[in-house]
This record gives sequence, C-alpha cells and structure tokens, in this order.
Amino acid sequence: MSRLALATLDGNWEHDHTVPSRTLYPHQWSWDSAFIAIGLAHVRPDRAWRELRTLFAAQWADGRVPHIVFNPRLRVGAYFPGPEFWDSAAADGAPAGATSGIVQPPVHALAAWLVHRRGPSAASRAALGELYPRLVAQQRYLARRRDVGGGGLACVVHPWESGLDNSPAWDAPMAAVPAEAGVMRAYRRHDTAHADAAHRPTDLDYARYLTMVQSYRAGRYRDDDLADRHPFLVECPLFNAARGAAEHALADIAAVVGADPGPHRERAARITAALVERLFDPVSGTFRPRDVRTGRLVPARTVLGLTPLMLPDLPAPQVAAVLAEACSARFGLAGRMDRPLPSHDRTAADFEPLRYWRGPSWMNINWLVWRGLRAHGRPELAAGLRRSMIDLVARAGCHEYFHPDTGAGLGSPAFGWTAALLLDTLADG
Ligand code: 9WN
Repeated sequence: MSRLALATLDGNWEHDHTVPSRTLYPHQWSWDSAFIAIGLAHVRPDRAWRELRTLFAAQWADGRVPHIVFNPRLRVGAYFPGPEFWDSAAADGAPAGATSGIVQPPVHALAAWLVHRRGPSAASRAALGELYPRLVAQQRYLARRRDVGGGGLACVVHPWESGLDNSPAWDAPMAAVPAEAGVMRAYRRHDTAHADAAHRPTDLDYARYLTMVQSYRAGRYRDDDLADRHPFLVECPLFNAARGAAEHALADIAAVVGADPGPHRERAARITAALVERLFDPVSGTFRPRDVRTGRLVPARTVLGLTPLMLPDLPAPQVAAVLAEACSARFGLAGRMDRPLPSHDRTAADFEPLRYWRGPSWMNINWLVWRGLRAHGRPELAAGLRRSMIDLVARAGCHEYFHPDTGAGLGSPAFGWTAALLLDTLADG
C-alpha cells in the first residue's frame, strides 16, 4: 500500500511541486501542497520542503497564499477557471506568475512543523527559518484583512476558500448569490470532462462560483469594504480552526528559529475563544459556519463542525459536544468503524453519498479529526478511525473521495493528498 502511495506522489510530481491530480487539477493547489508535504516528509523529505517553498514563492505582497499557482507550461483550458479568468496580473501585489486571487485553509504552518519533526536536521531548521516570516505574513493577512465580522474570525469570500466547495454548509449563504444556470453555456467546465457530473457540483453551483470570483476580481482582490460589495462572507469553523492550529505550530517553529513563541500562543488562545463564542451553538451543541451577511449560523450540520477538535486548547465542554456529534448516527464515529467519517450528516435529507463534499468520505478531513482525537486523549476512537482510513485506501486505492457506505473510490483515481496522508497515517500508529 505504501508503494502505491509513493507511486502516486511520484506520478504527480511536476518539476517543483505536486499536482493534486494529473487530469482534474493539473496546477499547484494551496492546502493540497500542505497535506502532500506531510506525506512527502516520510519518503522524499527534500521534495516536502520544495513543495512548500514553491507555494510560498507565489505569496502575494499582502501575505495571502493563493489557492492555485498556475503552471505556465500547461495549455490554455487545462483547468477551468484558468489564469485568464482570474487575471491576477491586474491586482496590486500579485506575484509575477499567474495565480488565483483567493486562499484556502491555512494548514501550512502545521505542515512545515510536521515535516521538520519527521526528520530534524540543519537543513530542516534552515527551511523553517526561511518559511517562518512567510507563514507569519499569511496569518497576519487573514487576521487583519479578513475579519469582516469584527469578532476575531476570518471570513471566506468563496466556498472554494473553505476547501469543501459544494458542502451543504454553503447552501444558505450561496442562495443569496445571483446567478443563472445558463451562464455556464458561455464556458466549458473542465471537471465534468474527467469525472462523472453526478459526483461534482452542479452548473448552478458553478454559475454562482463564477459570480463570486467576478465580484472579488472587480475590486482587484482588495479586501476593504467587502461587507458593502461582496455577496458571500462566511466564518467557517474549519478555516478558523486551521488558523488556530497554525498559531500553535508557529509557536513551536518560533522556538526553533529563535523567535518569540509568546505572541503565537496568545493569538491561538484568542482564535479558540472567538471560535467558541461565534460558531458554537449551545442549543444544538455543534459548531456551524456563520453567515456574516445575515448574522445567522447556517442550518446544515456537516463534518466542518467536527474540525475544531484539531485545536489542542478547545475547552472541555466543546470537546465533549464535538465527540457526541461525531459518535452520533449523523457521523458514526466508533472504536470499531466500518468506514471513515462522511462529509455530511448521514441522516440529513440532502445527504448525497456520491456528490463530492455532500456525503463522500475524504482523507484530509478524517486525518484532521484523527489528530484531534489523539490530542484530546481518545486513543480508542483514534485507533478505530485510523483503521477505517487505512482499510478504505487498501481496498479502493488513492482515490480523491470515497462512497461513505460502500467505500468505492470516486473522483480522481490518483489523488495526491490521499496518498500523502495515508503514508502519515500508516507511520503514526
Ligand atoms: C477548486 C484540488 C482542489 C481541492 C479542493 C477541492 C477541489 C477545486 C475544484 O480540488 O476544488 O479549488 O476544481 O473543484 O474541493 O478542496 O483543494 O484538489
């Protein structure tokens, strides 16, 4: 199995980065690269650092790390929406090469820390020293430019920024985004040429995705006045938990590179407190995204609500609530598990076992929750989840996502983070 994972990572390696998938996602993606680096650390440590360095070479002057770094060697139309649609060159502070203008969950400081910890050396300390100011700038951007709600949490301005593109969590805020399904007749979707359309977001979702990019792009990707002019502003539990986890990792990194860990610990504590204050609903006992435009928590109970468990300082009542939700029939976490966690509440009327982030199981989310279970002293639940993750990939291969009941592989059959996180999961019993 590790051989298949290594072959997948080698097959997706592209001169200075790893593509998530040769067919569906042939450029470099931000959070994919972080997860991929964590796996590469076990087998190709030099490439792990190269992966992160290449991504951060595309960081914008304001600190944002773009969600896609486009490979200029690829033909026009290799991915939609491509560099011509994003037009990053027209924005202030964008790097010389083409990128998108949005971000993804900041899991990179955690990745850098784990890569170092896997094999500490003079070279890894030097790599940490080089990345540290860039990781700090990434966090600063999110704290200063994206706190539209004013409560200490960062907003996502597009569902693609959450990484869980068509999660039912976005249905309510997306309904306010203007779009006509007919808009997509003017474009050619690349994804449905390589994956079953029934397993992907709909054309109406895509029409709205484009409206949101156009709105952000019209303001040249500036973040001032977002509240007045942008149709989608949501505080996501996963995105903000990743920010908090990043501050914890930065405290560890700071200690290695001779910087002060104190401010990182303080920021981590503030993010956790804001997450509990703004996104935890004591009535249902769940974390849910907050739509900043309406002030309301979204109704859907998705796997996003379990991800604050990755925060080592999550208070005990919230840990207990997340565990109760995870162990309920909605998600089915148990000491002996048949399958990893689904991406959406199994008991919900809109649970769709085949459609992308609306039901299928994904390796990265399960890996984050697995780490959380260990951090919060639940080794038996962690072991059950780990076994189900390994079993899933052993049977189906390194697919992008999996049917949450049958375990059948879906989406890309040679997916980078599935391979990478399998290696990490295997190594860390
Ligand atoms: C849009 C690359 C990315 C992942 C996301 C996943 C999917 C892109 C798409 O693929 O999103 O960014 O084209 O659907 O949802 O999490 O980073 O693997």
